[in-house]
Amino acid sequence: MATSSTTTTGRRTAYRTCSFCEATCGLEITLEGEEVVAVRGDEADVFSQGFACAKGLSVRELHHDPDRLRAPLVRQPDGSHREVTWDEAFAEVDRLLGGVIREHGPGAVAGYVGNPMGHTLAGTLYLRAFYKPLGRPTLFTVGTVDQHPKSLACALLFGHQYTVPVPDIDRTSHLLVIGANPLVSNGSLLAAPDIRSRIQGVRQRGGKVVVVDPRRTETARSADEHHFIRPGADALFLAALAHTLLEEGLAAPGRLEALVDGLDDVRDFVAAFPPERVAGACRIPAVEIRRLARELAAAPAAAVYGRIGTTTQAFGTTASWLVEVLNVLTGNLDRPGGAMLTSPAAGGPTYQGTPGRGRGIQVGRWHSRVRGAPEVLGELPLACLAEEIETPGEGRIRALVTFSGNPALSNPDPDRLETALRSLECLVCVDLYLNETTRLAHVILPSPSPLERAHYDVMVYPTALRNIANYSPPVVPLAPGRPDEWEIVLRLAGIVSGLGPAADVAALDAQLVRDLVARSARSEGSPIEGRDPDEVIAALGEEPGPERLLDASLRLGPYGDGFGSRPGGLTLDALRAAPHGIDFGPLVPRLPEALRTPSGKVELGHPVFLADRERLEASIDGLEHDGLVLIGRRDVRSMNSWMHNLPSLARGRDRCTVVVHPDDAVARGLVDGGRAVVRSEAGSIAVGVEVSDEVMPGVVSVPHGFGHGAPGARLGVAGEVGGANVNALVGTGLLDPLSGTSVLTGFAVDVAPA
Ligand SMILES: Nc1nc2c(c(=O)[nH]1)N[C@H]1C(S)=C(S)[C@@H](COP(=O)(O)OP(=O)(O)OC[C@H]3O[C@@H](n4cnc5c(=O)[nH]c(N)nc54)[C@H](O)[C@@H]3O)O[C@H]1N2
Ligand SMILES: Nc1nc2c(c(=O)[nH]1)N[C@H]1C(S)=C(S)[C@@H](COP(=O)(O)OP(=O)(O)OC[C@H]3O[C@@H](n4cnc5c(=O)[nH]c(N)nc54)[C@H](O)[C@@H]3O)O[C@H]1N2
Ligand code: SF4
Ligand SMILES: [Mo]
Repeated sequence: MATSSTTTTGRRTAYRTCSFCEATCGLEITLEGEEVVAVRGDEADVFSQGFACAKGLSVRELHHDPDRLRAPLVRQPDGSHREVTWDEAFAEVDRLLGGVIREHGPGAVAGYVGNPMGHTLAGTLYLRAFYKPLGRPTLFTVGTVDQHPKSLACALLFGHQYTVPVPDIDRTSHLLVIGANPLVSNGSLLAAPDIRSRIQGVRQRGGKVVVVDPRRTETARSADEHHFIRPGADALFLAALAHTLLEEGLAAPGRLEALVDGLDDVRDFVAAFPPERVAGACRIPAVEIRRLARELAAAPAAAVYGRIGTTTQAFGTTASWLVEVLNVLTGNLDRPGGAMLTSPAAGGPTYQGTPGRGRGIQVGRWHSRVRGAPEVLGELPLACLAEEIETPGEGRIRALVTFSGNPALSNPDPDRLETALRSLECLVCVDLYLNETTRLAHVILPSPSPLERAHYDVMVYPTALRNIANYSPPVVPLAPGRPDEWEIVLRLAGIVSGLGPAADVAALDAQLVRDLVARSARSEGSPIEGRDPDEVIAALGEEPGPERLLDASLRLGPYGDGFGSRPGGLTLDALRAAPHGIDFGPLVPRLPEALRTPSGKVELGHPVFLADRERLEASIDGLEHDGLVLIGRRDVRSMNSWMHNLPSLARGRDRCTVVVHPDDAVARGLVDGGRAVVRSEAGSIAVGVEVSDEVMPGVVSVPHGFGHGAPGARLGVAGEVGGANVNALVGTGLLDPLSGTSVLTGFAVDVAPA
């Protein structure tokens, strides 16, 4: 095993996949004893080949951050927090959380899953153990301030929310990026390390890159063409592209014609959106829309890629659907250089059940108690969280467990949410820091540092540009007596199951293994189809923990050894012996076998999409009007709200500014370097002003994730960063009604000198 090596100087090198964003870069970490002395990109990493960004390189600062929590904290009557032992902490959780369940039932408990645990083994393999005993859990995730519309569109189209087409950037000759800034975000629902080089590669091969964004972003500046678009007009723009393809006889689905259902319905839908009708709303001339459609159709291979700018808006689901409509109409879905599905090593939904057919999904199986919002993909909108806590009556949320979330900064209407969180009978936070949210918690259970736990990005590889598998063992051991994150989750699962604070974690873990293996044994085409689960489980060994679950997933996955049915196939041991990862090659066509829809087709004409036509038509007038609207902004040295405590990421000029177009600045008396108050219907914030024509006229941009310095938090560095919380401008009333996702972009604001 070559996962780390020690030299005579006492230095050793370890390799680890970065877990901070979706790019999955390999890091080479140099240690002296348990001290990290250097971090750099791992040149031998099969996927990232040496690339790493400032955030990945700052893992040393995170690991050694004195503010990072190492012991559990319990809130005292005066609101301050006191360190306790782990047993004391879980006893307190049992008293409070168990108390709520005993008095009000499991329906009074809700969960909130934030972004980072979507990348951890605990989050991806163990959280279901926490939810299961709650029955029909009241589940909130950051999906509904992020990708939920795309998840819903994919679930309706392909049968599962994680079946997401990936733009095959490395082989495409035409890339249309809409509402994403991968040069800064490093890709989302698209794992592609060093995406800058990959996008440059499209152009070097003679291809074309087009960016459609209300801001001339870093990605836009590296593209062949950039078009400003009025925020929120994306569905209109995409429908007009589809309209042009169909009207001008350019649609050429090819082999997809036999694989999709509803092409005629699509034709009817987009008939209402000729470019000439929507150009004013989009602020893109009709001739340009037509030209873009023709170029998309003419490219030998093209991919349309839409991300958060197209999802956190009123037509998020419809826009996400139309992205795939274009990929189908141009014949690019499921072909090299187009938009492709992955074959992830750890398996996943496209390897469960019957190949090519499934139950599909239903929305609205239940509704939120207060405003009657439909459940979508098992979740309720985050915009409902505060009201569900505040409103008395049967089913009121009285306890909340957050898993790696900072809703106080990341969610709409933070003031109201804070009041609601304070009123809970029990708030438990699994987190790394005492921050804006966790300072309100009754109990904080600190997760290990990323370097103290094993890693494999179960969630991200299914949207990777290549079929990659990379496992990282812990770089440094956990302090004795400290639970790993998966053990924390299982102890919480034990508490909500009524097993008390000292439940048998190994037994709960074994149950998860059994569930996984038994499910696979029932799946048609599984390598263990029809086999006795016990015999398979015995082959996995006794050692509890995520490695065993991961080993099972890998062995049951498309490259796995199938527990004997495919000798020489992938196992976790094979990954352990490959510290720089294994590359199973570029994406390969997967239709129709990856589908899990009732029809066995790509359900392009699903009624949920078609029913949105009138609403979309009605939006045209509103979008034609003037007035300022707000968009967000990310930057390379931020990760949502939570990495500002690392000095190398926090230093430098104020980044939490409002960027205003020069014309708008003049009209409002705003000057570069001055200060302004940004006001919406929901609230107001004061920030510095940057005047720049990188935003289109009528659009102002403020980043999210700022507004640190709350009393009671322990963020010595971030507290000095300042900035304001842009979500104070976001109300809880504006949603994409199909998915329940908050409208974070394109709503009206006013900006005035402070
Ligand atoms: N206005 C506006 N709001 C937005 C967005 C936007 O673009 N504009 N973006 C939205 C998006 S896309 C997202 S994903 C959400 C993010 O929303 P959240 O997930 O709620 O917020 P984060 O800032 O990611 O906070 C992550 C938390 O996890 C903790 N943490 C970090 N690593 C770990 C770990 O390994 N284990 C555990 N247990 N905890 C950990 C951090 O300390 C922090 O408290 O914000 C959303 N909010
Ligand atoms: N450095 C860094 N990387 C990150 C994060 C981070 O906070 N910092 N967050 C991570 C997370 S959780 C996520 S979900 C991903 C998100 O990854 P991306 O989707 O790439 O996120 P953004 O960089 O916010 O890009 C969204 C783009 O949409 C544009 N936009 C806004 N409104 C509209 C609109 O109505 N229409 C169109 N067409 N465009 C619009 C914005 O100007 C912006 O350029 O990034 C991840 N990576
Ligand atoms: S791009 Fe993402 S995965 Fe790569 S080093 Fe930066 S934060 Fe880590
Ligand atoms: Mo996100």
